[in-house]
Amino acid sequence: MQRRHFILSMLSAGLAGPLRSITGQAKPVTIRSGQPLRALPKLLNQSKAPGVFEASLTAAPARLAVGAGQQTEFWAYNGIIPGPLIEATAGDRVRILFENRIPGQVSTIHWHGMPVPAAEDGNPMNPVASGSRHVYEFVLPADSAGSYWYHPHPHRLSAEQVYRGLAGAFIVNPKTDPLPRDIHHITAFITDLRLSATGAIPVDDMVDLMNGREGDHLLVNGQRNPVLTVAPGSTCRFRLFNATNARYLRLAFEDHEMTLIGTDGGYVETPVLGLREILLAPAERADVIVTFRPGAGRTVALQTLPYERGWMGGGKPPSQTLSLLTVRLAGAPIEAAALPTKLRKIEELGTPGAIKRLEFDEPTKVGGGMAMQFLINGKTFQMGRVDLTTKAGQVELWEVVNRTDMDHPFHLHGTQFQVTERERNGSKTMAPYLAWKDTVNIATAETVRFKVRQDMKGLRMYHCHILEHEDQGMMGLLDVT
Ligand SMILES: [Cu+2]
Repeated sequence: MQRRHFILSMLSAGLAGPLRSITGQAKPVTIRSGQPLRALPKLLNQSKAPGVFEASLTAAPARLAVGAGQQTEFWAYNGIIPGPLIEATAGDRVRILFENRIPGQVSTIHWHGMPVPAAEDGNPMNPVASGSRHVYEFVLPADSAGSYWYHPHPHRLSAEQVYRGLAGAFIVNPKTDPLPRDIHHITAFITDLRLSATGAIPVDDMVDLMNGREGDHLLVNGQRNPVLTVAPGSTCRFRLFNATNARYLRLAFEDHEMTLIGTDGGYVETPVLGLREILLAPAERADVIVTFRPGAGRTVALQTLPYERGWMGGGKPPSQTLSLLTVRLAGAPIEAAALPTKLRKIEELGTPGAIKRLEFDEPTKVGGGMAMQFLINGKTFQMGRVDLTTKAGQVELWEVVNRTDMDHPFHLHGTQFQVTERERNGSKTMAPYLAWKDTVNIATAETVRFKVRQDMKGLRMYHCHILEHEDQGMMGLLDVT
């Protein structure tokens, strides 16, 4: 019965796809690598007024040449993948005219991680019909600088709209930046893409629906393993975005340590030195500094290392180290830049006035097969049903427990939170530093606790950010009153 429930829900969501044949996959198309890394094209501010950012985003089919000798039909914002980079300043008023030209599907734009009013946040309850327009408008608070992103969030269609190309970076800069100007800034928006032998983007199959879709081609700013050329000794700042549907990125620069300066919601208080690797679950971001040791002619790869996130059934992609980006050192050596010791002040959220407990539950096994149900507190998402309520302005402790056999990245809309500790097999680990997060990985058998405060009233989503899980109901509704 539950199996039938799942298949029916899949069909009604238009998600049904063939079972992927593990042995009979066609030879994948090749995507040219080794091209110079391109900067993300910026969304042009059409307003002349100071403190106002005004622009248009249109989601529509776009034929782009990505595979060698082939054209692929994507769904793209303003005709490019990833979508244009939006760059605004804390305090700005933002007005974006959105036009949905996706054939036959509603859409929305969700401003991932941004403190925008509930009605402006592109929730599934506020769909924009195909062929319609909608203006999103909000003011960026004074202390809201950070690395955010935008993507569709329509009911049961988010996974498909994102894997077809709809996602982009939204950087909010501080009014005065503590970082010195001689640091080279790179925005690396990481996605993955699956292409059929003919260069088409296939729909999700059963393996994808269970585990989340992992594309065959890892892309940075839409390019496969592009090359960034910098002078030896350069200090570079990488804003790293995991905009994939389901791929875990365990990021490391060959032979170089990273200094973490920011997380989802902007700068940490003081730089975190000496990191060999950073795990970015789907939807997470990290802002890191790397100083490349002099040595003209050498190359340093930004890699993603193998990570076991748990896998249900067959079709598991090979566990391997992949190169995302190659940094090539060329030219005359330069002096490394000095980092400030203090980046910002983060106010620690105070004593919680309430505790909430959320549990991710195991899919139910029926007979010999598996009936997939992705549950939070025993329920799948239902439009219009409020699952949790909270008072605006009240600090709460949220405890998210993962009882399933795989990791799930937990995302909460409307605010940033502060992770306090992780617990696994009875052993607790305190968060090593204070940071603002909107997405946090909950590993299998793990409990993560964080403090959170919602300041704006309205309905907010919380969900797993493996988008296939979200679409199948691993989501709930929080009413902030
Ligand atoms: Cu999940």
